[in-house]
Amino acid sequence: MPTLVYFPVRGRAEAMRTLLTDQNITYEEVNAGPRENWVENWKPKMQFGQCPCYTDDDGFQLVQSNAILAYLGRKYDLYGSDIKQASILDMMNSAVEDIRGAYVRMIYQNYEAGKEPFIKELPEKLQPFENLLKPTKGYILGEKISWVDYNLFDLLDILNILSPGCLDAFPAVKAFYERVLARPGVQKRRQTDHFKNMPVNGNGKQ
Ligand code: 0HH
Repeated sequence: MPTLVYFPVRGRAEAMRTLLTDQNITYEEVNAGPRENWVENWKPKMQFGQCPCYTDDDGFQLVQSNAILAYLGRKYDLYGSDIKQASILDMMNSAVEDIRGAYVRMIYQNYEAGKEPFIKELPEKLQPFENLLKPTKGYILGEKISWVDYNLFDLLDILNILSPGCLDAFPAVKAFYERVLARPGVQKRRQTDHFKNMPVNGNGKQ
C-alpha cells in the first residue's frame, strides 16, 4: 500500500490526502513526528531532508509536495488529455504555489505584522483565478477534475480560514471551491477525525 509520511497538520499534505481519498486510492498515513523521531528516523531518509514523502506500493519514493501531486496526476489520469492541457495545469499549479509560498512565509515568519497586508493583497492575487475559471464553468480544464484542482481547492480552503469571506467577491472561484467541496470523496476526507482534529499549520497559526 502507498504511504504518506508527514506531520499531523494539513500543511503541504492536505491536497494529496484529498486527491487520494477522492480518487479512492488506499494509502497509509505515517506520522513523522514528534520532532526527535523526525530528526533521527525520517529526515535523513528524505532526498531533501523534508516531507511530505510519498512511497508508492512498488517502493518508489518521492518528496516535494508539487512533484508528488504531479506524479499522482500522471499515474491516475488527472493531467489533461494533451500537452497543452498538461501545460495549463502546470501554469495553474505554479500560480497556486506562488500564493502558498507567500502564505507559508507569512504564517511561519511574519504572522503578526504580515497577516493584514497579506489579506489586503489577496483580491489582486485571486482575480486571475476568477478570470481563468469563469469560462470553464467546472474544474480548471472543464468537466474532468485534475491534480491541480485539489491543490487549488486546498489553497482556497486555507485562505478562507485566514480571511473568512475572502472568496465572496469572486463568484467563479467560489463556485469552483463549492463544487470541489461537494464531491462525495472530498466530503469523505473532511468527515474523518483525522481531518477534523488536524491543525492547519505546525505553529498553531491559521
Ligand atoms: N518544498 C517542500 C515541499 O513542497 C517544502 C516541504 C516542507 O517545508 O514539499 N516541509 C516541512 C514540513 S511542512 C519539513 O519537512 C510544515 C509543517 C510543519 C509541521 C511541524 C510539526 C512539528 C513536529 C516536528 N520540515 C522539517 C524540516 O525541515 O526538518
